[in-house]
Amino acid sequence: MSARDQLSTPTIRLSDYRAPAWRVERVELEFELGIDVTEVASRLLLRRDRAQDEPLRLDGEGLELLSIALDGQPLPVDRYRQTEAELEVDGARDGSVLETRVRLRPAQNTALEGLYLSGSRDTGFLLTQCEAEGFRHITFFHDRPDVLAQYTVTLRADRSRFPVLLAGGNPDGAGELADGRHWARFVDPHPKPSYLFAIVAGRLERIARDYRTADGRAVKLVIWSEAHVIDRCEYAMDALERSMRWDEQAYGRNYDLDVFHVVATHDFNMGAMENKGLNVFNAKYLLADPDSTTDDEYRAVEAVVAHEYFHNWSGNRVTCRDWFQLSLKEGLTVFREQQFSADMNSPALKRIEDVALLRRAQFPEDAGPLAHPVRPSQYSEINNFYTATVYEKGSELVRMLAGKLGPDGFRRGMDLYFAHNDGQAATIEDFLGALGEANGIDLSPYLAWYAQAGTPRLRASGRYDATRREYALTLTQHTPPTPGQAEKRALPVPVKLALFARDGHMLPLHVDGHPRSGDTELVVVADKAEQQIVFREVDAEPVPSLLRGFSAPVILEGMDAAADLALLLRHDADGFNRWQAGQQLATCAYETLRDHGGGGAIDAWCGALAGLFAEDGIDPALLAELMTPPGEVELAEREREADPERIHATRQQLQQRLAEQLGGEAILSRYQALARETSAGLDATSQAQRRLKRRLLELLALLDTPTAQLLAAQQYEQAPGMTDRLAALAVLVRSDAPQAAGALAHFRQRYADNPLALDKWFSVQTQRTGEPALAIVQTLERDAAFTLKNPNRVNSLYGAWARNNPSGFHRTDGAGYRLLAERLAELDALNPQIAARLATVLNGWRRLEPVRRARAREAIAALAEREGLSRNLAEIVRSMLH
Ligand code: 0A1
Ligand code: ZN
Repeated sequence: MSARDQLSTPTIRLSDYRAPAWRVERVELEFELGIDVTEVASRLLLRRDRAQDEPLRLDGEGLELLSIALDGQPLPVDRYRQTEAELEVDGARDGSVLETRVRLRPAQNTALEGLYLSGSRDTGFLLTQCEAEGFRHITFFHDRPDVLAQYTVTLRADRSRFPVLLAGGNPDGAGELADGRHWARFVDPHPKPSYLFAIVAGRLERIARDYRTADGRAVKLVIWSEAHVIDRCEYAMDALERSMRWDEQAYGRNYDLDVFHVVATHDFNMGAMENKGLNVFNAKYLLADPDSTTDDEYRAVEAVVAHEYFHNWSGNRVTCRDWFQLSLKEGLTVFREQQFSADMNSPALKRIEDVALLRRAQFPEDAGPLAHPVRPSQYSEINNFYTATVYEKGSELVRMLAGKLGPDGFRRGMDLYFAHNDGQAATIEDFLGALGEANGIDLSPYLAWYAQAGTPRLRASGRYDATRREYALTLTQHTPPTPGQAEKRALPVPVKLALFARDGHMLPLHVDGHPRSGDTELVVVADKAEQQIVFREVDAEPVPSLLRGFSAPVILEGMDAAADLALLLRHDADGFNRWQAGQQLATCAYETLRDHGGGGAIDAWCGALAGLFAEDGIDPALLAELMTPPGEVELAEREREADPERIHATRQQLQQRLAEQLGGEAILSRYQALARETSAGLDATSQAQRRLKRRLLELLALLDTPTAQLLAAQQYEQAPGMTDRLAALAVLVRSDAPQAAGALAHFRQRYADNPLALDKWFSVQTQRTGEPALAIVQTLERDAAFTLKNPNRVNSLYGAWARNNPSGFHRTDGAGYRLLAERLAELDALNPQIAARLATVLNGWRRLEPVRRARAREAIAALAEREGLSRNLAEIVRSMLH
């Protein structure tokens, strides 16, 4: 950790934004690469804003300055000052050229920010990570996204140790040097901010493909990885090609360089990074083969490849003015990826997965001490703001805007946005402005969504008047206070709705003032604390279906009559809406079971699902999702004093009731039929069948454990791929099967050389519920393959345990919290970003029941008081305590 990380740093505020006093027009970098020592020579052509009178100050951290010259003259020591975070230089003018040379130590960089070593000293490779503020760890620069420069990068290194030399931009020559060294140069014609800079150097293998863009450019697509896994990159290459075609067709966006490089690394803090022309991927989101990759992971690879590629326009060609605008690129790019994935796969399932993720990850964030707006107004450490709120809620905001404009209007708006802001650093106002301008609509009311934290609660109630044949729907909205935002205003909430007749058909809608009378679906924008919509010509009391497609990121309350929800679950033609009704009904069922031990909602849920289970024609993947109640984290969100053990037990009982209703025989025979019919392929049908097969095995384990364990052991042995193998292993572990130990030992050995598969071996074991989980985690952290230095491994152990196994992590004795806090402190000394992100698992501590709450608080407070915490971790733990 650098000295600066330990300093308490000031709060950065959006309201303090000033345009840069200095800019860099061109930058030339020369790297003398080495694992222990790398030297970086930089030449900056500077431009000064004549309206401002600031001295030249450049960001730079942990840089050993070897030489400095201004306009060709070496600078004497009294003409510049280097602090821990900055370099100030006297005498610079508009047009000056500043030259510096610095020394870096990549092998010592465990924070994985700036230039670092991935893998071992002997076989690993060097790479960079610059978003958000890593470039300042490489050279002195205006390390802020509104300074866009043209880069020329020359790399020099020993040829046998670093045969491959890559940087962003187009190749511009390469050759031999004396002493077995060689060089390569890259020129990027597109001005870019420093966070998009990247280099890679080492021994890597490649696969390549020729691509021609719709506007005629010949592009070489190249994916790089360690040699022994290069044949696992084909799927990502296909996904890349699909993404490029899709962006041409859906948004008219073409790629704009002659080469596009993608590199896989096992040592990465995030999922992947969109560096211009040189994307870097966490191997987890790039490598795929049936033997070690699950169906869900295949879809994640496709999604992340697409996400990074789409950034080339939404992020790179149009970038962010400052880091407060992060959602401008991230929310928009997540939305574009969601559209793409929906087009490539099942739209209903994609929407289900995305909404489930929002509810599991973003709603708790919005309801806890770390709540922040999609556009935060202040931060201390920007790396803490790569959150579900900025990404996932940000995407929901774009979706609302897109919904308001319709497909053609949104496309028109996006075209204008790209045209107006190409090559520039933009704001969220620029985005809404362009969308609105292209459609003659004022979208500024939606800006409030970007500024207000917290999830609005939308309460609905309906009244039917038989004599007037009218149905009145009342919508009230309310957003609970969040830290620093006590007062909330009403937001424009688009509510897509339909009314169903009791026989399950949709009614034509007649609302005064609504232009398309007779449609069966319409969108009402609820933008006041309370409003009413009156539907006319309604012959009998209808069943309303609200927030269809999840038309706004709100929590819907009311309207939870079990019979109505069961009707929607059975009859709605739209898979997503059906799922949504099912989730609401399952929640009611869960709560009746918890509070009364039984009741109508349980029968309604189980009965509706039994009906669907018996039907032919429903997509097996959708059926599997319908048969899954909301997760434990989501259920805990609804409680003021959550007891994770009790939540787990009640949810299990609810699923058991479902299993009983379906019947052991029926489950078994459906499982066996699926086992016979399912091919090993990646096609949608086989994936869907595997998904249902897994769900049936899980349900059977609650009904007839020995039989389910036998089947799981068999499935483990005969599995043609990782999806079935891991599903079986999970059932064995979670049900504490006698066969579990053997299967785990087999898995461990079989995948000893495959870190991504081994991560699954760690995480699956953390899923043992209740009391035994802690000891399992303690054993796993002593395993020879465990290391705090690898983010994926850390997340596969502590992350999986604390996030996905509430009953195993939240112990009444507080031992889970203490272990985690201890590891967070150790991890913080190595990698502050990963420590800070892992710490957010404690975000919901205040809503635990009193005993656990007190234990959690003690552990967090003790951590907060430790000396020398990084700025990253300090910001998270201190905010959690406030
Ligand atoms: N822009 C990337 C996310 C990212 C952010 C920070 C990183 O380093 C700490 C790495 C990647 C994306 O959205 O994919
Ligand atoms: Zn992104």
